[in-house]
Amino acid sequence: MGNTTSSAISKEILEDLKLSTKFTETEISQWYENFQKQCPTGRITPEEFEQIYERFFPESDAKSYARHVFRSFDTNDDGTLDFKEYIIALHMTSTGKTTRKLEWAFSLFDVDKNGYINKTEVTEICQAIFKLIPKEEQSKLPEDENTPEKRANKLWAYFEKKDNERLAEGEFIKGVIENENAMRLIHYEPLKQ
Ligand SMILES: [Ca+2]
Ligand SMILES: [Ca+2]
Repeated sequence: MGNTTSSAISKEILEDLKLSTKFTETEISQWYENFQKQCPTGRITPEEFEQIYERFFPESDAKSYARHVFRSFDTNDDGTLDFKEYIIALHMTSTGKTTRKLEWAFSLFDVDKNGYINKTEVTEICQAIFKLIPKEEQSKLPEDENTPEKRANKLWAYFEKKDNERLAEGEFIKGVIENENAMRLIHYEPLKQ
């Protein structure tokens, strides 16, 4: 830690990240420094990732949502997040274009990574999203959105699929873009007061 040779990012990763995100070299280098400080091993474990989410959602149960997000970011499936996966994830979820974000949302909902989303997966993610909503807020939700199952049914209906059918990525993105409510239901948004 703290010595210049080990904390500098490799040229190769830097070039790669500049191409795949719109972040500048300075931004990437600064994040890398922070990442190295917080995570000297260079890898984020699922447990560390859960703790990050728990800090963001102190009033709710963020565990299962964090586990799904982790899975969607761990693109090489090795059970940890390296710096590259972390930055690309950050890019997709914070500054990326809508379609990029929706591609990510698709991977979040595609729990078994088979390239399709079925209704069971939608229900599973809706359950995780519901747990992110603080109890007090849950009680103020509209009647047709106040349980994970109702939310899953409502969301699934926008795609006009039967319960035993499945959704490809393009169909998912199209359905969400065309329906404001679907866009809202695919993630947790605090209620507007
Ligand atoms: Ca990984
Ligand atoms: Ca799937």
